[in-house]
Amino acid sequence: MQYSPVENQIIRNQYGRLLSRIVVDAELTGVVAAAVEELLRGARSMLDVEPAIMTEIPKGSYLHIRLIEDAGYRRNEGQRWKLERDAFTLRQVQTLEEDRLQLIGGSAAGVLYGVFELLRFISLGISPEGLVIEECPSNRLRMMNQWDNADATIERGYAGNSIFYESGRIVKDVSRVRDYARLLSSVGINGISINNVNVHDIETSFITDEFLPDVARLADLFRAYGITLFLSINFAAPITIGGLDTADPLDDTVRAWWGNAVSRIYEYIPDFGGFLVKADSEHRPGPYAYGRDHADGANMLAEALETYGGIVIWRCFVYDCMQDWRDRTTDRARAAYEHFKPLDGRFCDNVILQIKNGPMDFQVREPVSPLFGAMKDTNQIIEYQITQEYTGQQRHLCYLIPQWKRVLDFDTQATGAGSDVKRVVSGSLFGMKYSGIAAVSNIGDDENWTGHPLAQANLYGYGRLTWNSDLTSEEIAEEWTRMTFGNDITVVSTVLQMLIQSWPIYENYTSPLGVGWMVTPHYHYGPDVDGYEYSRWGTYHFADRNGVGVDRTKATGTGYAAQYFPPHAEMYESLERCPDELLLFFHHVPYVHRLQSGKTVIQHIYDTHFLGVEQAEQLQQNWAALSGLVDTARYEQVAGRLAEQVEHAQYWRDVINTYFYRKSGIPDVNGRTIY
Ligand code: BDP
Repeated sequence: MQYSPVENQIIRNQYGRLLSRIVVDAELTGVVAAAVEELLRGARSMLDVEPAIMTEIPKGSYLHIRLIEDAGYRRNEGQRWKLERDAFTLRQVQTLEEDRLQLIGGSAAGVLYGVFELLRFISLGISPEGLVIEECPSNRLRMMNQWDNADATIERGYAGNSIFYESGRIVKDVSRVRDYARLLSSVGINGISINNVNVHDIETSFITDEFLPDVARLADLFRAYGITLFLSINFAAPITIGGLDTADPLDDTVRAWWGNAVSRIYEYIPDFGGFLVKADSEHRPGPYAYGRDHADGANMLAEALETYGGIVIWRCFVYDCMQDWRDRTTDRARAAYEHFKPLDGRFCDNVILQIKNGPMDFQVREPVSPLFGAMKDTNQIIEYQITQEYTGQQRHLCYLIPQWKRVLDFDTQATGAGSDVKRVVSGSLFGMKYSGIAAVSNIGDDENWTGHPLAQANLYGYGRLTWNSDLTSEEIAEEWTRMTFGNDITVVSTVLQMLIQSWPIYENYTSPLGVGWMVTPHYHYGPDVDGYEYSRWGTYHFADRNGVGVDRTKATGTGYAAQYFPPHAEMYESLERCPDELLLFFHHVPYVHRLQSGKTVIQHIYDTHFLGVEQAEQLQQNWAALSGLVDTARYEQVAGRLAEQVEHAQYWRDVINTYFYRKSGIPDVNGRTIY
């Protein structure tokens, strides 16, 4: 959204002509007004034109913006397709009398998304000649989850403090929040929950008269960009702030209390989205305390919200965080499925389950959560983590879109071939009423938003992928790079390559073969192989002198592998067929076990860790070659982060290799130094 001046004269003239006059066939208020304002900003900055806004159709060149709620057009042969809420079309119409670019939105938000697409095309230098674009988002709910606390800290935030809060209150100066709303809507995000899922005392009061006027200010601001506001709530709020002695979801006084709380919220925010809930998880209160289940808890809130069109987004990140590592009968990986699968069909229509992409917790490599596809009668959305908690905390470069795409493209086989996760979460596989994608944000009040300037690609890419799940990681990376650093071919190809390689590089020098963890407890930055090994979090690798890995097979292990549909269940169960990259997630093997790659496990560990460091050094060199081609400030920032990454990758390499050398006693076949 820098809207840098367009250098290509032809493109500049073409768009300059078309945008010098803009006819708006819609009321210039709310989202349409925000869209037009954004268009003017972009046109002035990129094309150096001052568009005239008109209501009458002129002669010659112009841009025609229309809002047609029941617009329809042919999508495929013989098939009529109505413009959905957020959809838009963008096409050039040329006749002898006129040269018109026509943008039709199926709603005001559709107009806004169309405007952003147009601005993207201008800055990417895509010609308007013969343009025919028909865009409809893959997912209906495209959510951002802030893990921001009222004291301005951010749980797992790596880019400064919160832009939403200061000293226990919502900020007065909302200019940064407005820019954030612009950023989010530019990539199609349409929902935001503005406080941490771990709701502390202050945020518990967000749903009271004390805070609601301020919350409403933020809702107004986001509304102008087509973004609906949600709040994370504390399940024990009836006790904490309501003075009741129970939060039992089946208790009438509790239900009445929530009913009142909800009606008060809607007085302030008539289009309030609803609640995001972390319950019975990591010491958060929930229905289990009263002998009730998650359906009881979620449905109670859903009934309170239903009259107003609100929804409950209930998280499935539920497991026993007090388990004993010696107890091999429990397995944290199994937990979400075991808690929620039996409840399929019991949730109200306005409840959505939010499921983390993997069964554990945003590790660099995990299998796909087996819950996707397993609940045919329950609305569900996937949860990703943009903030790089376990993937280098925005000090290391780790472009996560390829990881997320692998999950979306995973064929669950729930109804046979073609049951991809992206069809589960788009709602098309089972015909869900609500569905979509959510992710934990990676921004803070750092000037560059994300700490590491290249980490912005994850925020951008998340939105784009959520809008269109079929875009490739490369397409997204290239768009972002061009709009961020300009169209210089060396810069574009270098940054693109760095982004695309970064996730495998990070994986190479951190925990191997899908086993995960091995990080400093609590902070989750830096290696500590046994940091979580003997604690109660269910996060083990079981390394001893003979071997490493978690046996999650049905035959001899925890049985997790059996939660998948065939043929995945059999594939993961099989030592021979389990993919190498997940081997230690599913199997405990001797160090000399041979991978499908032909290498032994121990040699794979050594090789990838040496390689990962070399690759990190290569990233640094690639960037160094861009000196003078990228502005100094950003050049220096990225160079600083990459230097830290190299140093830190060496540390990871040495800790991991030394650990496994000492455990196994097996030397590196290539004779490299291991301490
Ligand atoms: C883990 C984080 C923790 C979150 C939790 C969650 O370490 O801070 O509260 O997930 O998702 O990744 O609720």
